[in-house]
Amino acid sequence: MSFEINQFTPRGDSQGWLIALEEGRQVPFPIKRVYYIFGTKPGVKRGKHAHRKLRQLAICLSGSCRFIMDDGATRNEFLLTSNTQGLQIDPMVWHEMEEFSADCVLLVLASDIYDESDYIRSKDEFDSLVYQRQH
Ligand code: T46
Repeated sequence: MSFEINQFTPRGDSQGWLIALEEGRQVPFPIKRVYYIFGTKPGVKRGKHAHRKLRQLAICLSGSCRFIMDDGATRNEFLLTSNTQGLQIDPMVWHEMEEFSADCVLLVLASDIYDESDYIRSKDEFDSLVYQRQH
């Protein structure tokens, strides 16, 4: 699997800028939930889990943060610094977020409502599920 960054086209006019995100266009799944992360304390690492089925798109509206993505075969890091791009977080991708700037506002669009049973919060369990899928 490769990790995908979606580029958004800002609409500019005399007032400033606007980016529209539409289901089926910039967002490749039905949007059932929106949440945003802000005020993350210095040095904090968030995430540290994978989702079983949930699809998400993360957009850094202001400031910056780093995503570390691992699907069991490939590990990549993405520094999100622009509100014109969205990082897709697909199912079965272990992800961690760190280096949040003080002004970071991270918007996340999700394909389903909050469900704790969709989370895989143990790295050992994640590794063993990936192994089972590959063998
Ligand atoms: C993810 C990354 C990118 C809710 O009550 N409803 C919600 O919709 C969410 C997302 C969280 N919560 C509660 C659960 C925890 O008590 O808010 C608290 C913080 O959640 P969590 O520690 O899971 O936050 P992060 O930043 O580690 O992870 C979040 C999302 O939970 C996760 O799905 O992929 O952002």
